[in-house]
Amino acid sequence: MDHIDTTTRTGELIELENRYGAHNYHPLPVVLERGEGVHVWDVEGKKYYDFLSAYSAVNQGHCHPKIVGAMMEQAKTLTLTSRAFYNDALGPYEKFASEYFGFDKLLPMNTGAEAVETAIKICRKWAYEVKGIDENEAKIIVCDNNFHGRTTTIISFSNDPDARKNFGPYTQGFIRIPYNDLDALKEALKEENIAGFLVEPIQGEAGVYVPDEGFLAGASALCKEHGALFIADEVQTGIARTGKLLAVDHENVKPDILILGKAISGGVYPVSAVLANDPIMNVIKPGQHGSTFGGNPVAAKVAMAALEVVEEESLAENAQRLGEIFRSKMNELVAESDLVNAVRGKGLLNAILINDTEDSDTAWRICLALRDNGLLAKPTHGNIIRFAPPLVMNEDQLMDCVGIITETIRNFKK
Ligand code: IF1
Repeated sequence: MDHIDTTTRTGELIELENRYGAHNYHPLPVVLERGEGVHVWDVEGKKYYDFLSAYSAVNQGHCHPKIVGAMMEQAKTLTLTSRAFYNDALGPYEKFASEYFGFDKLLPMNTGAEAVETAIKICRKWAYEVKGIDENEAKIIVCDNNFHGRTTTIISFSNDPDARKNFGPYTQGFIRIPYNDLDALKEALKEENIAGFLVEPIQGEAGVYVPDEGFLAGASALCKEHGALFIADEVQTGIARTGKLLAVDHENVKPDILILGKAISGGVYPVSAVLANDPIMNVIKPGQHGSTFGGNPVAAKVAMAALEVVEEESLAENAQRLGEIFRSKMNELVAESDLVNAVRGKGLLNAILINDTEDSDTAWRICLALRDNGLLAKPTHGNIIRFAPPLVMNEDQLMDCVGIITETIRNFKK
């Protein structure tokens, strides 16, 4: 555990979390109290660039006035009806979002993991009731090093020991194949009872693994050929993060089931969603799935405002343009520094690979130095640092951040 100076406000607050909070995270030692746009401030009044965006939930920037305004307006009017009754916000939101992403219907949930679980349930039910697979025999193909959330079913198909160990017994019905491997997918699809293929268009937690050009289109075509559903988990890559509205848009792929979360609300409120066309979504009948808060009026208004901001402020185009500048600047750093081996990513979802082993603390110590220099980021592994600023960043701010990263790496002593 890091040394904590409890005479400071920072130390006091960290100590509170250590004493009274479950230790399910090891945050970077900085305590934030305010956010606005691309900046956050800590309790000592220090200002930082946020280069993580709450794992791509704050794409629209911290406390976007339009989104916060929509939340406050609705919160003063009607926060929650449950789905026992209709309300005047859900239908308009479902129409808006279904048309926004080009699907017949939307099933509203709250967290990304709930949306992934919902997609798994829909896929299985479709397999039994439409495709005709024998009950309890459906299998869903997933990828090595996947990250789809933390529920027991989702970690059942994880190969990350930290996510999985001692949480058994595990949910069955999943086949794992290597990521970015169409031959492996083709083989797996030949197996009996395949219901679908669940995949991240870019693997975020695994270290921002961008698959080969053509992987998503090839996977979608193979699924179609074998009558399996192509399920895209765009919780982290969606909502303009990778330079298009959805990461699958880079290859003009339309998933059979689309999973959204995080920035669908701009980080203002927990909102997630599953979208599909009627032949798939209509397998769900009343009483077969739901959630107390799923699709509540505040979530509905917040999500509509957050999606409008993406369009009004051309966030996808900005992410595309600034991402190219960022990666070219990071490649200059790769060329000059033996501490940085590579940069990879798409749009403003990027990562640098540090020249050390996965179990080293080098990336952590670099993130501590970045913090001291006014930029917040966090390693995904001992040797990979993810860089994902809010998509509202302008070029001057990006170049400022490039300067901070470059100076920090240049002056870093391993
Ligand atoms: C943590 C990771 C990122 C996700 C994808 C579903 C979910 C996530 C592709 C579940 C959530 C979050 C979870 C958070 C940290 C963060 C994360 F490091 F865990 F893996 F972003 F890469 N699909 N990712 O990335 O959504 O239930 O969290 O709303 O658990 O530490 P959620």
